[in-house]
Amino acid sequence: FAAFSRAMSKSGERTFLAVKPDGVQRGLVGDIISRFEKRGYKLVALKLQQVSEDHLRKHYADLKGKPFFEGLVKFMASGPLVAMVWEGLDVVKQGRAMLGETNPLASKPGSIRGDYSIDMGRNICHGSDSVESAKKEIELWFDAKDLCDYKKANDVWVYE
Ligand code: IDP
Ligand code: MG
Repeated sequence: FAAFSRAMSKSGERTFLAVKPDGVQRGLVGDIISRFEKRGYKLVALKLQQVSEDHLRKHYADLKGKPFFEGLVKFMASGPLVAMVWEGLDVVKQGRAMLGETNPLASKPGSIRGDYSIDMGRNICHGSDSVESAKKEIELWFDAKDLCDYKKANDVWVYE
């Protein structure tokens, strides 16, 4: 039990990740989920959903005014995406590393974008860029009641 509590206290950080409509169309949902599962992170919430442009304008509020903003919002609203919350030690930063760079051409092989994408506007996935934006994004995308608070039996094998 002591080992369990130790594992829990280390691993409480959460991030918001999404498989964008291009990732859904290209059949990459399972692979992306699998990478986070295999790494040892815990899935806390998950939904397939087509969302409004209005919702996406809120999600991407920081990018308002960028030349690609309208196209990005329209693309993200064009089909279903998979919205998720993942939990674990350093998951915000590690999640970004697993995604790769914003520009797929600058993304290393082995990262999701580096393995599966080429163009900036079709880079497959989203991940929160800081603990603070993760908190905002999780609140925007999910009701508190939809975040599952549970223990994973294998946490003692993932965390020392
Ligand atoms: P991020 O997704 O890596 O956090 P952001 O700068 O937050 O990158 O931009 C959000 C999304 O907008 C990117 O994932 C990408 O799809 C798109 N985007 C960013 N910069 C450009 C650009 O210069 N041209 C086209 N699309 C862009
Ligand atoms: Mg971003």
